[in-house]
Amino acid sequence: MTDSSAAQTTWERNPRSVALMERAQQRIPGGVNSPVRAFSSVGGKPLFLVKGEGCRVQDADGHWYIDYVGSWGPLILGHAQAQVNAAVAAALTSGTSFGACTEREIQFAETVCSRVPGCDMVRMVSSGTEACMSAIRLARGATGRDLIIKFDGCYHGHSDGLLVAAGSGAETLGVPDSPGVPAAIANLTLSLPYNDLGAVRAAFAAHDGQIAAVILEAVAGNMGCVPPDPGFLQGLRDVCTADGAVLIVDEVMTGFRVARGGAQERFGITGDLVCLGKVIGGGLPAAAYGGRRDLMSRMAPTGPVYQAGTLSGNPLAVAAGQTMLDLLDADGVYEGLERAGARLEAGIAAAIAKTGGGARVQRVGAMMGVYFRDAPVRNLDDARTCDVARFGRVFHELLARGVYIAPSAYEAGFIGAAHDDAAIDETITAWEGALAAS
Ligand code: KE4
Repeated sequence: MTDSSAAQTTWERNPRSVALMERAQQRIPGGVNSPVRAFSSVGGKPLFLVKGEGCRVQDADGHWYIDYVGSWGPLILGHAQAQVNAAVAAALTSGTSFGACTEREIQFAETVCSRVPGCDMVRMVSSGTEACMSAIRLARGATGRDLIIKFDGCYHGHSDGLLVAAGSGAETLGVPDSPGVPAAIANLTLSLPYNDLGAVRAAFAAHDGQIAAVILEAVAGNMGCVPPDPGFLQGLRDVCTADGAVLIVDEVMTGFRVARGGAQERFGITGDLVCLGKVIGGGLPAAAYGGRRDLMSRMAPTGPVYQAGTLSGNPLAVAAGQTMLDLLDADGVYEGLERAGARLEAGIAAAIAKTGGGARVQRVGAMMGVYFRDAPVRNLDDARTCDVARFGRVFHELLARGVYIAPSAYEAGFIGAAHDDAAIDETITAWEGALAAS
């Protein structure tokens, strides 16, 4: 992609980030520890960040931005949140890790199970990838079946069987089916169009009794922000129940974000297993999978399905996560997130109308996406018709106006409790200028 003049401007404003990237590329593939950070699809070179405060981040050249990435979702209460920081600092005085049982982990499991529908038991891991990989293994172990169904553009981490038609960075970089995944593994994954219940029913009919699980994002946040059509989730629930397949709801992104009990609470659906991450670690490496007791009891050491992790339930991550969940339980938090999201959505929609249209906002609670097309986006094929080049130009125009959104058209934006009215109004003004300039 030839970099736009807007991208050039970003480089000119950020000589230190550019220099750091030159150095990083010598020792880190692409200079990044996760591909989507590379700004590949928006042109230009990535910003190096040095500090976060509330809803804002500062880059290596001293510029401040209102941040809608929020570390890709975890920082729903903002950067350097005082109580989260204090909880981690206090835990730190007792050490960083034991690799042994701690009481904190029991309290954390009790908290998660008390909020997440259908979650009788939960096992902590260190990443969303591990959570989804483990849930899939459990579903296969419990059913004795091998096939899984996922949806095009949904991303469930980078385990081999799930890097099939994957969204997020894989879609961004054009490798939704990554090299290195053996065909024998990839062929066990059927990837279908999101929101297409007919395709799901046909797949079950064609593979009767062979499908171990259906895994999905209840709001597809790895191709922007695609809500489930009315009836889609319930249809999946019914098909899985009838066939004996396990319904795995991947709430790594939506968990504790789109409602106190996640998307399952918001949409009134209960999976057999649920995957969690991001928010539950408060910015530290923590994730989890959980669900029905009869399924979770099959995990070692109580059952034969194996999964393990050196740092699973790490005391610092649990301290951060527990504090986050406690703070999210305060009265009015989710009403505030909904109000902020609605304000931002309305403001950007008005800016789109004012600057000639050609774009749309799709939002669920405190996550949203802006697509450069007029018609609704219901699946990956729709998302792929968007004007990605214009997205790239708007991305850099927003940076120039002090707003930092995800550097990819196939990612969601995240609103947090630290985004006050002033920050949102500043963002709306920036969007109007960026749209007009692009
Ligand atoms: P991690 O392994 O990155 O912790 O989680 C994987 C994962 C699983 N499920 C969902 C719904 C997810 O969104 C993710 C990870 N999300 C991406 C951003 N869309 C992480 C950012 C990155 O890859 O750097």
